[in-house]
Amino acid sequence: MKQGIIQQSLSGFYDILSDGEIYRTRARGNFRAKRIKPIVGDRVEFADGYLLRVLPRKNELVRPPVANVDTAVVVTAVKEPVFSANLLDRQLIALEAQRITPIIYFSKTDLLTNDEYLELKEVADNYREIGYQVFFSQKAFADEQLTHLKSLLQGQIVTMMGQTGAGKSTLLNHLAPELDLATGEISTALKRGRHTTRKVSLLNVAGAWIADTPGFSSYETFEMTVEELPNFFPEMKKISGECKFRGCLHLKEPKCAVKDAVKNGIIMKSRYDNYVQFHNLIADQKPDYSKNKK
Ligand SMILES: Nc1nc2c(ncn2[C@@H]2O[C@H](COP(=O)(O)OP(=O)(O)OP(=O)(O)O)[C@@H](O)[C@H]2O)c(=O)[nH]1
Ligand SMILES: [Mg+2]
Ligand SMILES: [Zn+2]
Repeated sequence: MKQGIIQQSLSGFYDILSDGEIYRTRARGNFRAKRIKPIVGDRVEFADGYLLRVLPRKNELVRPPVANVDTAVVVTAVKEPVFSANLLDRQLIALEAQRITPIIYFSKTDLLTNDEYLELKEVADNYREIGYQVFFSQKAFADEQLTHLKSLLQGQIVTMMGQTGAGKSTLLNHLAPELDLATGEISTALKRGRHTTRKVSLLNVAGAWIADTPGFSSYETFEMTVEELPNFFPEMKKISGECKFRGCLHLKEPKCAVKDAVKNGIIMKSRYDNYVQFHNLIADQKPDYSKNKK
C-alpha cells in the first residue's frame, strides 16, 4: 500500500502523485456508498491500481473541487469582467471559512486609465491594510511580481480562484510558460456560458502544486451561520471585542465598534455593506439537513 495525493481526476480514473511518480488508479467500489467522492488534493491510500481510502481532509473547496488547499490565488480582474468588490468578498469569506490563506491578485491592470488606476490602487491598499497579501501593479505580469508570487506558493497546494475570464490560466502561463494552458477570449467564453478550463488537476508550478480551475460566473454558496460570518471579516473580528455586546452582529446593536469604524472610514463601507448583504442571504437560506455537519 502506498500513500499519495490525487493530482488529477478524469472520468472515473484518479492519477495519484506519490514519491515523484504518477499512478493511474480507479476507485474501489464502496466510495459511493460511503458518500465520499475523491477529489483532487485528497491524500489517499492505494495499491495495485486501486484507490482504497481517502484520508481525512484539512479542508474542501466546492468551487473548484479541491481538498487540502493551503493557499488560494484570488484572481480579480479590474476590468473585463468589471471589478466586483462583492464577488471578491464572497470568495475571501469562503476561504476564511475553510482556513485557506487568500492571495489577492488584481489582473488586467494594464487596461486601466490613469484615473481608474488610482481609484483601484486605493481599493487594493485597503485590502492590504486588512492584512491580505495583495498583488497590484500598473504593469501586468511584472517580473518581480511573478517572482514574489512564486516564493509565496513554494511547497503548497494552491488553487486559482476567480470569475471566468479573470485571467487565472494566463497568470499560470506566466508563472510557468511550459504549461501552455488554453486561455480564452472572455466575450465568447461568457456568451457561450462556457469555460476555457474544464478539468481539474494539480500542476507543478515552480515547486507548488496548483489547480487551474474553471472559473464561475456567479458565486452563491455560504456554508456558515450568521454568528460565524463576522469572524470571517478579519478587520471586524479584530475590533469586535470593543462592541458593547458580546456576540454583537454589528447590525442594529447600539455602541457597536464595527459600525463606528465604518463611520470613521477605518473599515471599508463596501466591506460592511457586503457583510450585511451576506448576513441577510444566510439568514434567508433554508437549513440543509441532508448535509453532515462537521
Ligand atoms: N490585457 C490583459 N488581458 C488579460 C490579462 N490576463 C488575462 N487576460 C486575457 O483575458 C482573457 C481570459 O483569460 P484566461 O486566462 O483564459 O481566464 P481564466 O480565468 O482562466 O478563465 P476560465 O478558464 O474561463 O475560468 C484572455 O484573452 C487573456 O489573454 C491581463 O493581465 N491583461
Ligand atoms: Mg482558465
Ligand atoms: Zn458590533
